[in-house]
Amino acid sequence: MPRPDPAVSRALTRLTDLSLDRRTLLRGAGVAAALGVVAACSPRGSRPGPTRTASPSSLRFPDGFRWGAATSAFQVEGSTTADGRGPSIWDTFAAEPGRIDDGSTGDPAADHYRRWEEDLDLVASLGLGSYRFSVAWPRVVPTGSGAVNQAGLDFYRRLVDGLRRRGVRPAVTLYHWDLPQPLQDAGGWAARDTAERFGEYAAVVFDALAGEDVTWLTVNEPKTTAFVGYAGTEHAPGLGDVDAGLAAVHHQLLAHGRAVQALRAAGPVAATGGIGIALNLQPVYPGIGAEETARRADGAENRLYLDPVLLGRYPDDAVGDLPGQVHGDADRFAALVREGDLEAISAPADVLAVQYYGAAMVDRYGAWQSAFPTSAAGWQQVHPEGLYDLLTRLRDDYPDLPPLLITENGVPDDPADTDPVHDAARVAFLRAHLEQAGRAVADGVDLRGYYAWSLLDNFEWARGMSQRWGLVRVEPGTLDRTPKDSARWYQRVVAANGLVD
Ligand code: GCO
Repeated sequence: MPRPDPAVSRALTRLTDLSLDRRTLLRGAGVAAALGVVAACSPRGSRPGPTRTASPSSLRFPDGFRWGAATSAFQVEGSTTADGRGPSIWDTFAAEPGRIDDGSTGDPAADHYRRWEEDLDLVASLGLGSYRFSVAWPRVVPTGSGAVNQAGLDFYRRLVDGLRRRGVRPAVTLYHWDLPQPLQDAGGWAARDTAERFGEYAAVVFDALAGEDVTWLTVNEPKTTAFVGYAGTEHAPGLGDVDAGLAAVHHQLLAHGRAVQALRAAGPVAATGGIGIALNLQPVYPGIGAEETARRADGAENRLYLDPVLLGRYPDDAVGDLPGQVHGDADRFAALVREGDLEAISAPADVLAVQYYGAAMVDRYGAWQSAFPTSAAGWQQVHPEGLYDLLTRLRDDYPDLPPLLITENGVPDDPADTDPVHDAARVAFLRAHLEQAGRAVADGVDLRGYYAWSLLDNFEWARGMSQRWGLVRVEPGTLDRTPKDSARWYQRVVAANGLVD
């Protein structure tokens, strides 16, 4: 059942997985109109709501705009016991009966650990300037702390070198949810110590892979880990404890800060490509009479992460008993913060990585509204204009905002596309979002790049291999790769540095 708390929408919606059929979705779209989507919530008050603009027939992005696609280690690699890799919380979780819809595990996933050359050829054939992947902590430091596994590091070395040979810039995520199991046994992200261990692991990776062309992303979506994995039960480790979730927020942000410190200590070359955190953000629109609730839900969804990273303080309206807030213990959360933590968390980063999947709307009681069309992922309410609202809001609300990258944006295969290789719905989704990104750039947002999620069909967490987000199809059984129509379309976008047809 959904938490009555509307905040932390992905947690909520991923917990409930609305499983709406297409008719329901259309009704959902009607609800948005009926409720009147009037304003995106911002701590500085209302701003004009989403405006629909005519699609530009052609749209160019600035020279040097970085086009990419993204994956993460656990979702694509497979080979979970190869070459000294230790177990992660996702190995443990996926092995528990009933956790993953189709019973799949991290093996073989997309078998990328063995097919990486073929996959990098795909990246190059699409003309991408950058490829975002993550390093599996349990490959590099199998028990989470202490001994380093050279064979694990060597795999990522080969990946980075392979990208360089193909003229593709690596964007390397240090943590994309595959926490070494021994660290979870010691409390995981609910324990402060994990942030310190992360700083040490980050230093090992910087030392092995650093180069001028690498952009570093520290922690991927701390909100999802905290509220789907710790407060919720749908992701590993599946604790169902909201205060553990809040502790996981602070400790993941601290881990980000420790990684930034480690990179600065690693010297100027390592830091040339920049570093930042990857946050999943979404505008929270108020339903009728729900402005205050939506403001608090915005605190829980967005400012709980943005404010500490960009302003060096936590918002005071995100946690508590009121509608829209995370219903955890605010005093206990505040007590986690030690002297120096916020300085570390807010140390200047070079980039802010934004992951955008959709928007949210709450009613005055904090109930989550079905306000926009929902994709085959029940939690995803598709609202391209929300991307414009989000990007311009970041520009307006955070004076020291670093350059932005969109490091994830995508949609699962739509059942209406009966042949998944002919994925017209994904093309429409990507086009609509790029139009809004282009609009934001035209309005002065310093957006430097865009990565589609995902390069490949892969292990979609609790959905297993049953929900497919790739530009490239991975055939069940054979694991053969076939570029979908969206890959061909995206290839043309990249070549044109914009939308042309
Ligand atoms: C996330 C993760 C990805 C997902 C993607 C689709 O955003 O949840 O970063 O690993 O696969 O978002 O759900």
